[in-house]
Amino acid sequence: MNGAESLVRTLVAGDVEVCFANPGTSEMHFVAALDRVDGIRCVLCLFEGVVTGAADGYARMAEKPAATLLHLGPGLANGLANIHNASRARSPMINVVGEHATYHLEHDAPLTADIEMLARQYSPWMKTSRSSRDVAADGAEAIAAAQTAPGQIATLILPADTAWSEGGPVATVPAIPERETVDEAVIDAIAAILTSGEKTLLLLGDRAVRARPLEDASRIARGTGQHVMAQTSNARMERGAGRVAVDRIPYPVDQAVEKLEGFKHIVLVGAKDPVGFFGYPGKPSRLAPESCEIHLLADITQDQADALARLAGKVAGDATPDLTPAHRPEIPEDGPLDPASIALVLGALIPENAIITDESVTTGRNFFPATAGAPPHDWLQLTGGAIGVGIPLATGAAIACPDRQVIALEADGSGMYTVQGLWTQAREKLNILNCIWSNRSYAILNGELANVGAENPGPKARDMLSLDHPAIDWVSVAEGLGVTARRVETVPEFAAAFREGLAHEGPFLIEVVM
Ligand SMILES: Cc1ncc(C[n+]2csc(CCOP(=O)(O)OP(=O)(O)O)c2C)c(N)n1
Repeated sequence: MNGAESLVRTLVAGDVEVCFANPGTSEMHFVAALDRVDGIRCVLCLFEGVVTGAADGYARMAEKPAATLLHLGPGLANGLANIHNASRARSPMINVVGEHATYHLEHDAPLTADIEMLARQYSPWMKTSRSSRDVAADGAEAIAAAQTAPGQIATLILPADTAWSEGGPVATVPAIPERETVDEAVIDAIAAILTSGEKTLLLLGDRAVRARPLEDASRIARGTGQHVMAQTSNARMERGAGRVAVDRIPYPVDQAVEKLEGFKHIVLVGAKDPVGFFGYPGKPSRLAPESCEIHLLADITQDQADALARLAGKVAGDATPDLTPAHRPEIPEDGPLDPASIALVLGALIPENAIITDESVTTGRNFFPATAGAPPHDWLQLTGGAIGVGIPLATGAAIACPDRQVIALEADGSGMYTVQGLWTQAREKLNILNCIWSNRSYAILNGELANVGAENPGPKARDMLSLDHPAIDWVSVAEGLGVTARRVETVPEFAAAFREGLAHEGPFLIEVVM
């Protein structure tokens, strides 16, 4: 058994079931070992941003890591933007990065790069295997590190000779530390704030936006007359009929500041002291009022659900959670496709137990109200602001949950970053309905021009934000990558195509011309 095979066997023993891969010469022994070892599904992706975004989507839904297989420094570099997003989503991920054979490195061959330097930014755990005998043990450590709270990126760099030389025994995964629980004194202190009569916000993120903790947060708010909100971007929110609907802090700074006005206290549960995505001239970076005190109930490494349950036990009394009644909006019979009418179609047609990946950017700002009463579903957002995660995220989520319908809500500009993911969807026959918001522009940046004070943009500036010459033919792109596709221009056409996409076996794409 060579080092590569000892690693693959260790991954399987450590319950790693999927590897998203874009291999090269230095990873050939890992690839070859896949045929000698059962128990790992290897998924080929045609760009490393798809590999890492898919691993993120997989982890968010499977609640355990996938492995990735990346080709030296450049392969890792191509995957970094979605590693950034995964790191902000606290997704566990094991990156296996091939490296030149140890004795070859000194010759500075073309693909040579400082892989550790590239990986370090996002990888709290990182190691270059020094010997083929160590590879299995290093892999086992990586599996544990990835799953250590809050969920981490672990990067194992594998020199080619450690893969092909004699390996050590299959290694068992070290114990993964339990999430820390919050001290009773902290719960008591927060209970006192909530019952002080001063206007207080429970601000939720991370694990606190799952169904159970949302119920406890809602009971706390009702029992104390206080307020609950979620942070702007969340890795995975459980929502829909019979669950608690929670408002998010809006993306635009002015709206966010207005929403937080009047709060004397903000209590963080898996969330951070809220800040704007960017600094803008004359606008604050922090969104809460200056006089507002920020308190921590539970951070992302701690057991947020347990903290909310215990807090509810102290202050919620017999308050019941504010559960959203089942409600489907009417689909308009005609009219243009715009963010509001699209939201109604989604609210009317999202099926039970769907997984929604949302990289809608401007089109999706207000999708929540119309979809709140749809049957229960998960909603996955862009967590790190690096666009190009949506199509891969949907791909990984569908591999994690083969029995669930995945719906990718995708802005056209963002979709083009990792459009190759459609090919993987087709190859793996994944039930993903991709909806592309074809507004043929980087619409958000039009607003940002004004926000940063770049007044009166000229034709060159406007040209940087327009995608309409040539217009991207998404139907051809999708069909070229093996995905059945339709173009729609009216609300009834969109609703009909959406129904068709849900009934379709395998991936489907709708270009929604706006
Ligand atoms: C990796 C990365 N590159 C560039 C950007 C800058 N950026 C933010 S939004 C955006 C365009 C978004 O356009 P689109 O996805 O079509 O959504 P729309 O604004 O039209 O709703 C760009 C280029 C980014 N956020 N991330």
